[in-house]
This record gives sequence, C-alpha cells and structure tokens, in this order.
Amino acid sequence: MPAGVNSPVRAFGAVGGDPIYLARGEGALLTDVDGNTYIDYVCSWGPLILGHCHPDVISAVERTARLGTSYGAPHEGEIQLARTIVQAMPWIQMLRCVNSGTEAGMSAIRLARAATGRDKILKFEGNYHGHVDSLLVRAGSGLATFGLPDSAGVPEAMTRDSLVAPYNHLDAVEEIFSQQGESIAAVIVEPVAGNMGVVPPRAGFLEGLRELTKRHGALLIFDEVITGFRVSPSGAAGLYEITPDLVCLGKTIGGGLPVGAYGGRRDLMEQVAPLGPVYQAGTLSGNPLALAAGLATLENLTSEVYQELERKGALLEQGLVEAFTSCGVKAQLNRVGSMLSVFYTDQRVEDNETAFSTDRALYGRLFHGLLQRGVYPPPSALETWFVSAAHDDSQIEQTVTAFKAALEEALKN
Ligand code: KE4
Repeated sequence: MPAGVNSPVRAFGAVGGDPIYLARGEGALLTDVDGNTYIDYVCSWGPLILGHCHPDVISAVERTARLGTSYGAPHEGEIQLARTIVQAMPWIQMLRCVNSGTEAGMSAIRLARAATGRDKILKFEGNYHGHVDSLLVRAGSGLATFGLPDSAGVPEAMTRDSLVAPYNHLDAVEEIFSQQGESIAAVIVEPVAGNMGVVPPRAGFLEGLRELTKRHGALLIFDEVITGFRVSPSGAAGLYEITPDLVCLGKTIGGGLPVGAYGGRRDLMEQVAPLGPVYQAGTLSGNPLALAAGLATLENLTSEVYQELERKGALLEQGLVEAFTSCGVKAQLNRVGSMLSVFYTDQRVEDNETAFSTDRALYGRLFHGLLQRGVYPPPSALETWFVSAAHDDSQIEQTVTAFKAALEEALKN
C-alpha cells in the first residue's frame, strides 16, 4: 500500500514519523497494536460522533449482517435512513445514498450542471470535497497538508470549469459572479470549513452566497459531509438558517461504515437516473450494514447528546486556551460545537490564507508529544479535532494536561 496507508493523511507525512497501526477502539479510546492507548480526537475523521463501538451501533450491524450483507436491491433500511435524514433536514426533499463523501460531491455537481445547463463550479480555497478530479483544485485536507495545490493526473480540461475563491471572502465571489455568473452551475462550500482546520463562516458569508446564487440562477451546494448531524441536529444549514439547493452528507450518517448521500430539492433530484437523465450508480450504495450503523447513530443523537457535545467542546476549548496562553503561545482556537482546531499563529484565522499561516513545524512536535502522553490528535495542523459523546470530563482534563506538557516541550525544541 502506498506509504502503508489507504488514505494519504493517515501517513503522518505532515507531522513526521511512521503511522501508528491501531488494533481497536472503545468509546473515546484507541489501542494500537503494541497495546498503547490514546484518547482519540480523530474519531475516524468525524463519523464516530458517539465514540468507538457504541453498543447500539454494533448490535445494529450484527443484527443486520445475520440477515444479509448486501442485496443490490431495495431494502427497508434505505427508507428508514432516508426518512430520518429528510425529517431532520426538510430542505432535503429527496436523496440518494452513495458510498463516500467524494461520490456525494461528484454526483451533486454533475446534477447541478445538468439542471442548470451550465458547466462552471465555484469552490473555495482550503475546502475539500473529496478526490473527484474537477474539485482537486486548491483543496484542503491532505492536499492542503501536503501543499499540493492540484493533484497529478488531473488533465487541465477537467479543471477548466472549476473556479476558486478565497474562503469567507464574499467580495471575491461577487467579483467572479459579476464576470461569469451566467455560466456558473453551482457554488459548493463547506458551510463550516473543516479541511483547513475549523474556520466558521463569517457573518453574512453564507447568506451572501445564497443571495448571489439565487440572483444568477446558480445552485448552492452545502458540503455537510463533516457538519451534517455534527454541528446541530440539522447540520450547518439548520444552525445558520440557510436553505441550500443540494446537500452532500457522509461520515456521521454511516456511523463509521462507508456511506455518503446527496439530496435536496425534489425538482432537482427527480433528474437523477432512472427518473431522469443524470446517471449515478453504485454496487454497494445503500448497503444494509452501513445504513444500519448510520441509523443507529442518528437515533442516538438526542438533544441531550447535542447539549453534552457542546459542553464537552467548550470544556476542551477552555482547557486548551488556558494551556497555550499560560505557555505564552500566540494561538487561536476556532470551534463550532464538538469540532475545533488550534492555529499556531498570531493572526485571527478566518480564511484559508490565515489558516495556512499556522506553525506546522510546531504542530508536528506537539503532535508527537501528545502521542507520547496518550492523546491521538489529527496528524495534520490543518484538520479538525473531533470530540465525541463518549469523551468524559476526566479524559478531557487528561488531554489538557498532556497538551500543556507537550506544548512546553515542543516550544523548547
Ligand atoms: P470521503 O470520500 O473521504 O468519504 O469524503 C470526502 C469529503 C468530502 N467533503 C468533506 C467536507 C470532507 O471533509 C471529506 C473528507 N474529509 C477528510 C478529512 N478531512 C477525510 C480523511 C481522508 O481523506 O482520509
């Protein structure tokens, strides 16, 4: 396997050293193949909002597997998950399940192009929507981590219609729309950016995108693969009260198994095959086990759990801010609910440029200091720390203690 991993960011390339091979997860804890345990803040990059091996998720998967692992035909689990999603997000009037966030994003932009008859897609620098060719332009996540503005193997023809604007800069979007608004099929945005670290939308940014796209006949696609069911029971669209035309989902709706979904306005989704001319398919789309894990997860996301996620996110934020302040480190912590990032920069981090100014070398040293102290944060300064419902207060306090010690050590080296 290239670099011994099945996804680049896992290779520790941004922080140095060899990746750790894990043996099991339990609640907020991970155990590696050498028996070392860690408090987990990757949480599988977001899906494990309940923590590892939640009993309801495991029993749902076990129960479903005994009936069959895959049919390649409709089954009730698809109706149950779809119904749960559309009830939580009424702007999703119809949806299609796929197997990853990448498939959700690529399908949503194909649909947007078909529905509008236009070719151009506007994305934001530092936003990552999966590894589909046309969106691998100045993306976030692994591409930002490795500083690869574009991927090799993507022909120029595939990105000719991809426009890029700086995140949170509405003026830049207005400028692009004034010049070529009538040829833009859609704007796709992470309504809370998570792939350059956490960068919340500036006041008016999302509202501005909604107004601009409406005015120019373009669609607004919210990529809620991270934020869907994470930042609120109705995602970022509900939290910020914006109605997108299409939404991409993933991660949490699969509870740790491979699921993505895209959906939105019925008049758009009815153009998806076999109802309409937009082809999209998948052998394992709507897989019974994956949907059972997703449904069990969503059913556990009660209002009390969301209150706890907010409380625990705030507890961790308070501890980390006190820690880096007491170390005299100029840093900024951005948080929305149970997703947060610390940026090691003296600038306010509100866009890709300021996010990328974070001291990645310092983070690399801090990362290994945390591992040695039993904390497993994302192996990149430009990713999100996730708190799960399984993290308890003592684990958060342990994390803060480890963070302070690791930061003091990292500052010395
Ligand atoms: P997947 O194809 O990896 O399931 O989803 C792609 C995707 C789409 N949209 C957003 C907002 C995403 O964050 C992602 C994937 N996120 C990265 C981590 N930030 C996945 C980790 C990885 O690539 O290994």
